[in-house]
Amino acid sequence: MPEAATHERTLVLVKPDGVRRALIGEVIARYEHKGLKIVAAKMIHVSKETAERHYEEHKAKPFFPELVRSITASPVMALAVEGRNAVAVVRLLNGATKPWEAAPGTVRGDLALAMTPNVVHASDSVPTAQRELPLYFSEKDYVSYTRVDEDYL
Ligand code: FUP
Repeated sequence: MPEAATHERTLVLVKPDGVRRALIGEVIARYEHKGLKIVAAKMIHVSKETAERHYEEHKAKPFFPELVRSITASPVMALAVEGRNAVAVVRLLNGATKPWEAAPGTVRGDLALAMTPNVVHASDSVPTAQRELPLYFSEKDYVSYTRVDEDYL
């Protein structure tokens, strides 16, 4: 059966709680070890305006103000991650949104317990990634290189 794989680029944020708990390396290592490639990385303090655009789909939800407050509370590490089926693979590695339902072995399953401080954000589809990446990166931020193990990935 042919492999249904597409080369994708997705956005990951190690959220303020993840940064303040010193989990950046732990999170990035999981993507690297899986075979995904980090093609941009930036420590930034997300502005209220960017946070509101980022979470615009949740604007009407009761938890929206808390979501904006938490993502702007202290710096995040923004990552652009590339590879085969990168959008779905990153979401799988991150685990379920509710950390108490997240499978062991996932970022949230292993490292989080509460809902809003759930360590990471990742785009949920290719169109979402295309909308979210420019909130954090411009075209000149992306680098191109070959992993030494690329033949196996
Ligand atoms: P995800 O794509 O896994 O980040 O999940 P969602 O887009 O559904 O939710 C976005 C963020 O809102 C998550 F980080 C968790 C947070 N959230 C709450 O804080 N309370 C809720 O009731 C639902 C979501």
